[in-house]
This record gives sequence, C-alpha cells and structure tokens, in this order.
Amino acid sequence: MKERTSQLGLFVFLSLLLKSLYVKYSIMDELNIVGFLTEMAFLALFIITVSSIRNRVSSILLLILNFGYSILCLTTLLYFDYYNTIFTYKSLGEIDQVGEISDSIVALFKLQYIWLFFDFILLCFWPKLKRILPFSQLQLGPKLFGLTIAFLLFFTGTSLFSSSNIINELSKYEQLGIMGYQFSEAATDIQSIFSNNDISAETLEKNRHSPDNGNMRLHGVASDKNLIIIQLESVQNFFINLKINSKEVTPNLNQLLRSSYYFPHFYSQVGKGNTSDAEFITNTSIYPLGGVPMSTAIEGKAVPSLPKMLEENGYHTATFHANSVSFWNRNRLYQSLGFNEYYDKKYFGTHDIVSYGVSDEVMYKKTIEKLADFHRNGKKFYANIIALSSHFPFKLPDSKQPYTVPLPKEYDNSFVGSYIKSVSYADYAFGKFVEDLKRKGLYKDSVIVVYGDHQGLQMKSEQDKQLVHQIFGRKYDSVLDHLNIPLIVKVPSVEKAKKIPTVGSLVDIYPTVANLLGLNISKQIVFGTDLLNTNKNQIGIRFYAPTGTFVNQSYRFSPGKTNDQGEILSLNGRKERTAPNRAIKEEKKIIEYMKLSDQYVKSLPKLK
Ligand code: GP9
Ligand code: MN
Repeated sequence: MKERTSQLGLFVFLSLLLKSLYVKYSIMDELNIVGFLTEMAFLALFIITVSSIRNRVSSILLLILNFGYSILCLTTLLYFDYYNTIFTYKSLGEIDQVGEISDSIVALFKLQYIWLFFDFILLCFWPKLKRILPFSQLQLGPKLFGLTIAFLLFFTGTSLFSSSNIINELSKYEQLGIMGYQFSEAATDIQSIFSNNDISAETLEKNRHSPDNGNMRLHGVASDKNLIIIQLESVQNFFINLKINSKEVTPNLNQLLRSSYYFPHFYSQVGKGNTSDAEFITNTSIYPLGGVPMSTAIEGKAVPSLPKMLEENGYHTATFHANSVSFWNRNRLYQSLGFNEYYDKKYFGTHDIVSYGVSDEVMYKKTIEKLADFHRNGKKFYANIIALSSHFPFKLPDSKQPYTVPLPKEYDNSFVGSYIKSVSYADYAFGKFVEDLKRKGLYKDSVIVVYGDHQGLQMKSEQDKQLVHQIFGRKYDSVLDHLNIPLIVKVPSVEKAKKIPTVGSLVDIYPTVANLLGLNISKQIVFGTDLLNTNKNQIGIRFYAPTGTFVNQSYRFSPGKTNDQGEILSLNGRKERTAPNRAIKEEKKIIEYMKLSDQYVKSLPKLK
C-alpha cells in the first residue's frame, strides 16, 4: 500500500510541477530558477505529507489535491488574463457570482488550457500505468522522511520570509509560485489584524503627496445645483474624439466636451470590485484595497461619503444601476455609503436586455422619470448613474447595431471591433439622455460629471493588435493607455471648453465636485485632491498594475523585480528609461499613502 501511494505521489508531483511551470511561463514569459525551486518545495511538502498517510485516504487526498491544484492553475490563468494580477484565495468570497459572469469566463477561456486536466485521463488507467512507471518501491524511512520535511519546511519558510517585503505582486509570485503566494497573502492578512489602524487628519495631511494649492478657485460656482454623476462601463479615454473612417465613435461625449472641463490624464484605480470599486472610490475618495471588492471590505461599516455630505446639505441622493443590487454586494455598499435610495433591476425591469440588465437607453429613460420627480418635488438631488451596456465581452445585440458607428471590414469578427461598437452604443444612449435632460430643464440646473469606470480593451488576436496599433499609432502602454479613462465635468455657468492637463484619478472626483458645489469637506478624510485647484498631482495605482505603480505630471512609474528598481515612461514623447532614485523614493511615499488609506478603511466604525 505504501509503495503504491508513493508512486501515485510522484506522479501527482510531476504533473503538478509541469502545470505550475506552464502557468508561470504563461504569466511571466520566463522562468526563474529560485522561484522554480521554491514552487517545487511547496508542492513536495504537501505531496510527501499526504503520501505518508498509511491507508487508502492517501490516494483520495492526492487525487483531491491534484484536482484542486489544477483548478487553481486554471483560475490563476483566467484571472491573470482579466485582471493582470495574481489570483488569491480572497476572491473565493465572490464565488457566488460565477454563474452571472459565466459569459466573461467563456470569453476568457483558451482551448489550450484543457491540457491542465489531461492527467486525469491517464489516471483512469492507473492500475496499468503504475506497472510501467518507475519507482514502484519508493519509500522514505522515518528518519529520511523527518529530515526531508524539516528541510522543506525550512526552505519554504525562509522563502516566505525573504519575499515578505516584495511590493510587486508579480515578482512575489515569481519567487513563491501559486501555493507560496497564497501563504504569503495569508501571513500579510494575519499581520494586518494586529496592526494599529487609527489615522488622524494630521497624519494624513503630513503624508499627502499632492495637496491642493489652497486657492479654492471656482469654489461654490455651482452651489445649489443638482449633481449628476454618470459612470460609463469600460470606457477608456482613447474614444474621446476618435474617428474611424472620418466618423466619430462617441459624438455625444465629444459634444459635451465642447462646453466642459476635460481631463485627458485621468486614470482608473479600481481593484477586484471593478464597477462597484469605481462607485466606492468616487463616492468616498478612498483608495481601494485591491484584492478584495470594497463592497465586501466595508460591509457593515459606516463610511463618510459624498452622498452623506450632500444629504447634510439638503440634497436627496439616489443611485441607479440596471443589474440586481445584490451583484457586487451593492445593497450593503449603498447602505454604507448612505444613499437615500437605490434603483436596480426591480425598478428597471427586464425588457430590452443588454449584458446584465436593461439597455442603457431604457435605463436612462427610467432614470430621468425619477429625476424629473425629484425636481418637481422641489428637491435638489444627487443622482449616481451607473451605465452597463458596454460591458465585457461586448456582445451587443443586433437590434442595437444601427445605433453604432459603422466600422470598416478589417474590424469584422475582432474583439476590438465589438468593443468599439458597444461603446459607440453607450454613447448613443448617453446622447439621448442629455437631450432628455435638456428637454426636462435639468441640464442647466445640474453639474454633470462623466467618466469611465475602468479599461475594456483586450488584444485577443493578431488582428486586434494591428487594429490597436492603427488606432494609437504607437506602442500601447499597460498604464498610460490601458488605465486611462476620460473625466468630463460640465458646470452650468461654464460654457467654454477647457482641457486640463492635471493628472487625476477616481479618488479626486469627490474633492473636485465638493469644491464646485461649495461644500466644506475640511473635516473629512479624503485621499484625493481637488483637480481644479492643483496642477501638480500624482496618483497611486494597484491591482491592474503592480503595487507601486504611479503616475505624476511627467511620467508613469512601474516597479521592478526588487524594491529599489523600476522604470519610467514619460507622458510626453513616451520615452522609457530606468527610474531615477527620486522616483523610487516617490514610490515608497505613495505606497505609504495607500497604506494610510487601508488603515483608514479598517478603522471605520460599524453602521448604526
Ligand atoms: C454588473 C456590473 C459588472 O452589475 O457591475 O461590471 P464589472 O464590475 O464586471 O465591470
Ligand atoms: Mn465595470
């Protein structure tokens, strides 16, 4: 019995090692020898321990381990394809959403991933296979077993310890492998339970990396106006003023731009919670934690927020999204943010579905009915509208095609083409909404803020790569292009278009809007900066880019494999070079700043 399980153990060990190497090579494009040995050590530790059990349970456990690890490999690949970062066990918290996002999973699946399960076919013939496999007598005596386990524990423990301060998630995974990465994440989580979380406004001010200039320019120019914040699904900044075959892709956004402030250097910072993280950041000016959706992280907590601040100033606050409110745990999120009411699938219904809910056209139509009601009742309002139709995998129904920009033949059957069509439709529906706002007399009485929640572009094929090259005319950057979303702020009294070069990100929306509406937020902890009162901003990004990534007025910084390395890419001219020391120092400051934000999240009080 013992020999049999040892042989099976060896088979499982080799097959899992092969899978780990495949995943690592797919993600990192190279293999690093120390990382390879560490990965081997973690696998060996588990497999030798399980193999040593002296009965049938050992074989069953080995098969379960093999299956579980293969699923982990597949999940890691799919997760990386979508999020550009490493999967952690923390994402298991959203497992209940797998059914709803099955379209996205199918779109990410590549046929070659099936081989990760091919060894199970071989295992069906195990009785025959084991006769031809070597090492049928493989046994570890008690001493050798003890020594091996002690050595493996020492080796894996040392690796975990020595990589505990690596900031860049990809480098950490390269050093530790899939399993080691999970242990390292767990250790960080346990550590953070015991850390002190209280932060004061003074500490924040001392660490603030981009204070506003204190001028309070435009303070209160829109006081007493309604606030309409529209979050557009997956809309990147390159759409603005983009023409294909001389046709504008987003004519309605471009039209709004002509009488608005427009921030072309604006970036998304969402973490795991995607759309809902963007909602959270916009309404709180707090950085997302990254690996956990903020709606989960703050569940049951009271968060100082834009809707609460507006309510104190006499506004009625409501949020509108066509999917069910339980998706992303939004019911809890809205409770924590303190919206007076929310409208979800129950209100919008199921007629004319695109993606997870009614089309943007229907959503805007039904939203405006409510806004008109608020207005009729003499209420100043804040409406947070979360559009949805341009959602990955961008399968726009045929019935909506006539409303989209015509594309030349070379876009046929491409991912890029579908993405452009979806955004073009979202723009069409948005245009109708603006017309309705004007018709109902709400346009001139409202500050209108429009931005994209996060990136949407993916290059799935050579055809996609060529199309992207055609659109950009230069190398596409994973931060400066990919995470670049538009921010447009329309203020009723301002008719002249203004393109503002200040760098900004989602955390900056709340302080910027507060200034325009004349709200006093000096007593609130906000991590962003009023973009109309600074011209020197810098923003930290994590999750879709490794922690440590930041953008300032001159360049984008990307962390290297060790904590004192990195590279920068200039905003103008797109020149790449090794990061100077001052950029590394800035990186450390920004990481500390984001940690303050994380501490603040943990210190938030319970909901009453
Ligand atoms: C569904 C929508 C999903 O309600 O929020 O968008 P995502 O978070 O996947 O971008
Ligand atoms: Mn989204």
